[in-house]
Amino acid sequence: MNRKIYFCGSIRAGCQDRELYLRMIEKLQSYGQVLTEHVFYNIKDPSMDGMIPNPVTGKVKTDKEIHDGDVTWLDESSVVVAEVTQPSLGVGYEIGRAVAMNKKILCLFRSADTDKRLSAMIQGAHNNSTFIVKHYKEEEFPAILKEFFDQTLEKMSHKIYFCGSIRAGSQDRELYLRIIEKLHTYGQVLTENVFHYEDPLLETGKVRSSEEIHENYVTWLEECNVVVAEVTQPSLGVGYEIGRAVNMNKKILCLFRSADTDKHLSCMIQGAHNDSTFIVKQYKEEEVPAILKEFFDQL
Ligand code: 6IA
Repeated sequence: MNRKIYFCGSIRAGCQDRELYLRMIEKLQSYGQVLTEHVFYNIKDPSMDGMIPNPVTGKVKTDKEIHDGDVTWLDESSVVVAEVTQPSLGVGYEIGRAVAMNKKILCLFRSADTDKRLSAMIQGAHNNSTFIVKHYKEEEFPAILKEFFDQTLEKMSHKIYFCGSIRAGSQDRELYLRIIEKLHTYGQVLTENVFHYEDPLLETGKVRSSEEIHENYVTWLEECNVVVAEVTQPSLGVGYEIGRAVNMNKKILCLFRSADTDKHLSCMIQGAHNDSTFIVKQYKEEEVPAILKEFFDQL
């Protein structure tokens, strides 16, 4: 399972719920990889935070390194689960950042175990879809998780065919990988492996014939329900895939970085825009999360 989950719980604000967090993390592992798990395994009381050396490098992380590393994980994750009974600045900050990154969020509050009231900024963000707040008892946690992930799965179960230039020039490969990472929020990216290889001809260690590659990719095109194409670097292959996808009635999103190129987008692509099944967006990279959210919300 390649779903990445970001679990948040109080640390410097008080680690008294650590054992509970560990039990929750264990349950969460059936739904994906919990990126922050080692933090809660290793830290036993708040005074240890920022004092524990990395076992490999022997170095203690600075607060800036902890912050920047966590924000990277947050960005990589598709789901955030936060235990919010013990109020924590760090957890509040993570939830705020996660909302801005369009993550799917589950906040869990043990109202029966505390005389505290949950912050209105968390309780009031509940919208019954992307931001869920649950008042719970620990024994209810497995059922809450199941319901949450069943709904999330439904929304995130798209089969996505991502296209980007390879033989016509792979200078945008790193950008493609960042877009693919964002696409994981919405489903499985069938074509992603080819973009992980600097030399795509060496995918899986063996050189495949053009015929094999063509057959394999057309099968994926048939299987997918959504095609996302980065079309800034003109590519015959990408044009071919988009053309085939139109005939297969797929939903198509084409992304063109007009500000980064002096090229003009082919009128065969620009002219196919119809505001529903074929969307062409002129974009800057920082707009990708919002564009994807709008596109997938309308499917
Ligand atoms: O304000 P708080 O300290 O309560 O914030 C807690 C939140 O900040 C948690 O959800 C964590 O994701 C994050 N956080 C706080 N301290 C650390 C940390 N310390 N490492 C990673 N995330 C942290 C070093 C731990 C050590 C075992 C290497």
